[in-house]
Amino acid sequence: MNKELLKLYLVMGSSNCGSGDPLSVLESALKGGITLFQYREKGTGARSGQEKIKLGHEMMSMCRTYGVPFIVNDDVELALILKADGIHIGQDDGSITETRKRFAGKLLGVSVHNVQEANDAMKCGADYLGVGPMYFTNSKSDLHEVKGPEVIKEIRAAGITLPIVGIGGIDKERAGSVVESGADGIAVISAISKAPCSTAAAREMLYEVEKKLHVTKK
Ligand code: 3NM
Repeated sequence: MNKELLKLYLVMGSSNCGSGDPLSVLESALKGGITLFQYREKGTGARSGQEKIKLGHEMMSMCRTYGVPFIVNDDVELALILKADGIHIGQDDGSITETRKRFAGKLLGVSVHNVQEANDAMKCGADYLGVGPMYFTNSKSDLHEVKGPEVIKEIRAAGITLPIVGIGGIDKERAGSVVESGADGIAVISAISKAPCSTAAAREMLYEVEKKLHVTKK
């Protein structure tokens, strides 16, 4: 995959937008320059069934308008129904190899927490790795131990060159340290979805990422 797509990856569902309308938050973030979007409809009040599909359709067509690929979190059936651009799975979401087969030609992202999982995901055909949590966050309930950007350094030191995005508790101030550790970009929920202005938040974070990518000459 083109690793440029990972520079600023917004992960979001309706429960991450507070009282805001998820489509408006998404459009605001797209205007600010997010490079990839993941529909992650989880948590209290999350939509299901037809409502989840409907919001997915609306979000996907908005992403298309801005030329940003649309990825679905975990839900293989939803990704197939929507004809999404890809799927992102965790360690407990079934076989990576099987998912790779079902999404041939589409993007496949896998959440990993250490070198071993990164190696396995690479061998099974992942296009990119989501490494987390970089920092503590309230946005995910079953959070793993926080190891910080150091774990990305370990994955790079092990010779894994797959595109990597860091995730978990990342904001404008922390973006640089994640990229410096060897990531190609950052994935965020709250730093954009809960910002007073998602356009400004996205623009500022993209600036921080690009500044570091330029320095590290990736
Ligand atoms: N995955 P925020 S942390 C969806 O560690 C997700 O794999 C994580 O939200 C992981 O940017 C996380 O608000 C939540 O901290 C990220």
